[in-house]
Order: sequence, then C-alpha cells, then structure tokens
Amino acid sequence: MLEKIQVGLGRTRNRIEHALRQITGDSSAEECLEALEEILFTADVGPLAEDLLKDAQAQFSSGALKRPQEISHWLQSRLENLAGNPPNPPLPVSTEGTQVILIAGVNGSGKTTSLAKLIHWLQSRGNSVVVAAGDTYRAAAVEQLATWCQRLKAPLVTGKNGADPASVAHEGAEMALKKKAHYLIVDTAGRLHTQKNLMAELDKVGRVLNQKISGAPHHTLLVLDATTGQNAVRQAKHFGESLPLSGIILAKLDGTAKGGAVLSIHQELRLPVLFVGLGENVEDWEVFQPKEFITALLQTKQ
Ligand SMILES: Nc1nc2c(ncn2[C@@H]2O[C@H](COP(=O)(O)OP(=O)(O)O)[C@@H](O)[C@H]2O)c(=O)[nH]1
Ligand SMILES: [Mg+2]
Repeated sequence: MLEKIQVGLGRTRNRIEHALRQITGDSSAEECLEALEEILFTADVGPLAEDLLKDAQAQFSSGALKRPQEISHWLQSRLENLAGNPPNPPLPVSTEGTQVILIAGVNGSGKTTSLAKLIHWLQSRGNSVVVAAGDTYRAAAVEQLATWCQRLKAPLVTGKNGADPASVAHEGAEMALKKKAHYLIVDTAGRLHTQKNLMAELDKVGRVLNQKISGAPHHTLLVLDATTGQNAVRQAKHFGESLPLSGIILAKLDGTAKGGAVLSIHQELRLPVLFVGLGENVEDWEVFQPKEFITALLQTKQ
C-alpha cells in the first residue's frame, strides 16, 4: 500500500526529494529553512507552511534542532500530527440496517469514479450495495454510473433525465430496504443554476432519505480533486457551510504535485480525509492513513 501511494505521489515526491537533497551535513540553518520552505510550497500545504517555518526557525534558534539531517525527522512528526486521526474503520456503522452514503462534490472532481471505487471497496468487504443515480441533471452522468454499476453488479435506480433527484433517492431507499442491502450510495449533481439551488436540492435528498431510513444519510462524503490544491479546500468550506459533511474523498492524488492539500483540508476544516483516489480504476483507491501517507511523501530513495 505504501508503494502504491509512493508511486501515486511521484510528482510531489520528486520535488520534495530534490529539496531534501539540498540539505547536507554542512548546511546552515538558513539553508535548511530554505529547503523546508521549498518542500512546503511544493506540497501545497497552504497557510500551514508559515506556521511550520516559524516553528522550525524556533527549533534551530533554541538548539532543539541541531543537525540538518534532523529536519526530515522533525518534519515527519510535525506533519503526522497535522494529518489527524481518521476514524477506523473509515465508515463506522452507526445503526442496524441499511447505511446510507451521500456523495457530493463539484462536476469533474471525480465523484462518479470515486463512487464506483467505494462500491468495489464495500463489496470486497462482503457488503451488498444499492446505488441511486441522483445526478439527474446530466444524462451522461447517469450513463457513466450505469456502466460502472453493471460492471460491479450493483443494482442501480435511475430516474428520467431531469427527474427530481429526491424521488430517485426515495426509490433507491425503497430498493435498498427491499433487498436488505448493507449500503445505499446516492450520487448527486455537482452543479445547478446557483449554489443555493444545489444546496437546497442536497438538503431535500437528505430529508427524503431520512424519512425512509432512520438516521440517513449516515455519511455525507465530499469528493475533492487533489490537483486543485488549495481550491479544493475552498470548495470543501463552501459545501461544509450547507451540508453536514462527515468526511472527504480526495481523488486524483496520483496526478498531482499538491499532495499536501490533504493536510490543510484536515487543519482548516477539521474533516477527516477517509479515502484517496490514485487512478482511474476501481482498485486505485486506498483508505487514508496519515502516517503512511507522510512517510510516502517524505521518504527519499536511499
Ligand atoms: N488519474 C485519476 N483520474 C481520476 C481519478 N478519479 C477520477 N478521475 C478521472 O477524472 C475525470 C472526472 O471523473 P468523474 O468521476 O466523471 O467526475 P464527476 O464529474 O465528479 O462525477 C474522469 O476522466 C475520471 O476518470 C483519480 O483518482 N485519478
Ligand atoms: Mg459524475
């Protein structure tokens, strides 16, 4: 797993490795701080960078950090603390019966692909999954989801193009109950005429689900595109203002040099990153483990 993340984070890692190599036994504190600044900038950790740099400076001044080689150790432990402790298991079961997962996120963030990966992950743990195609706004979105569900043999409920997503969610809940499915996953639209419309729609979907299944939605997961770095953090803030989010799926962590966005998402939003997407196939998916992630990010080839 560590290896998969290392490969996925290749671009971020290469640049960090380069910066770390600038630090030798003879480097001055100033040179170390410069390299550190480059590392934090490369990883796009956002506003956190400033705090970390100040902290490192203080550590050098007080003599707590002496040898340049110690800096990567120091960074590792600081970043691990910042990455937080996601729940284990990532989707704790809160009640008996069907668990409902609502998937939100802007178009193109990787919502449908992540949904497919989540189906696969749940199925591989012995769960049955029913899916509701709540993104009725784009016909192509339903087709894409239908293809995945066919491949994964997950029953899918769809509405007509432009149908009320809440009615699709309602039917999805009925089917999930009838089939006694372990999970119902509901896809949603990523964009409507206004942000207000979208949030009202997501809210309605949630309410309808709750009428059918007590406690639903048990999890509302926001999909973010890691390649957008700090933009993803802003998106999460927007969604979080209107929706009770329970966690983040960070997609496309493979194609980016901005892996550090994971850290600022946790720091700024206090939302756990639960899963990461590392490619376009259903297997390209990992439960997010902060310690391993930071190790993969900082470990240089020996
Ligand atoms: N490399 C890579 N591509 C991804 C990942 N997740 C999604 N994609 C691609 O991103 C594009 C948009 O994904 P899609 O699931 O349709 O996004 P949606 O509009 O939010 O539903 C598609 O071409 C996906 O194959 C990922 O983890 N890694
Ligand atoms: Mg989609």
